[in-house]
Amino acid sequence: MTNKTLTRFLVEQQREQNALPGQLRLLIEIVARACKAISHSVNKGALGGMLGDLGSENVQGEVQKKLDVIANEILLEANEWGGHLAAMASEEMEAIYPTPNRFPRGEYLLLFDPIDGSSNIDVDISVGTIFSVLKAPAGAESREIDANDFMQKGATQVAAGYAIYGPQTLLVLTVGTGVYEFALDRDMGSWRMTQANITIPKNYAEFAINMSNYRHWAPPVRRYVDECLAGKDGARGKNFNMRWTASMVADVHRILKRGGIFMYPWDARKPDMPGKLRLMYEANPMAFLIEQAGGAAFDGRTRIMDVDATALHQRVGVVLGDAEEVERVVAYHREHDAQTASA
Ligand code: AHM
Ligand code: MG
Repeated sequence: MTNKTLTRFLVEQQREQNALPGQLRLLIEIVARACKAISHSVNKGALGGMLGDLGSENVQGEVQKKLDVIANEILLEANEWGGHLAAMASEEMEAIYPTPNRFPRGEYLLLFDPIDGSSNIDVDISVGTIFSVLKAPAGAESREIDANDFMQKGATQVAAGYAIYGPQTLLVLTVGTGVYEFALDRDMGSWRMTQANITIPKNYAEFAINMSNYRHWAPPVRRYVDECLAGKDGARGKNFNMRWTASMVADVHRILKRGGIFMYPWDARKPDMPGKLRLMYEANPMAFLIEQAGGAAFDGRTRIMDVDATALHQRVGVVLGDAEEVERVVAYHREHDAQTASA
């Protein structure tokens, strides 16, 4: 544990690594401040009237929790005035939110899932906020920003991270120079670095997938999980452990700290949908972090950060974590495709 604050880390990144333009530094500080406010609301829970459904649905037809909307508002209000953003997009809003004309417009685009894992809010299991930062395309400053400006591959992200509201509130961040973790020091009101240059520990035999969907999975996913379940007696020759929190932030955080693989693959419940998770607000930022920590992130066949972005609320299959395990799942897809093509 170091004593370095987030502010000092960001100044050093700006000064020494040349990795951080001033506007991006401000953006990250403001997102971190917003996450502090969200953490406060999450902690209030029932005492602050924070729990429960709002009685409305979001753009994807999912029930909105009160906290989904509160956290969305906190992020919008915190970020609209700083002059660092051209626009924002959120899992909870149908359309993009351009910086209002009364404020200066900046170079960046901010995308977020205000509360990820929101089905867990009411049962006091960790939830989080996920964010991704893109640069607005060249020339966009002289015209209206629109949703097409967000249609960039994940590989163009300039920063990504999440806050996790668990036993501690943590902020995990990358600006493309490794992955850093900060803990919210409530006494000081500041973020303190708790781990630098996180790399995914190797050879931890743990997988995370919603097993109740087993019968709907594609054969390569079943093959991988069957082999994990067979343990020492099967093809892998070792025992595996399984965890599923239904909060992607919590599952990804565990993988960053302890290793293993996370999957939310395509399944036959909604065959026309590539997956459940959202490319822009969930898969891309997590893929950036996981790759920066030495892992890999694929949709089963394609590197997530190379998937073409075609819609704001696009879904994608997700297989991420330990690079060797992910490569195995990708190889099973490749073998399956080859067999199907030659049949
Ligand atoms: P949300 O953003 O609406 O909370 O949905 C995303 C969450 C992920 O955090 C998690 O991995 C997944 O949905 C859990 O889905 P399921 O309930 O199908 O297991
Ligand atoms: Mg989510």
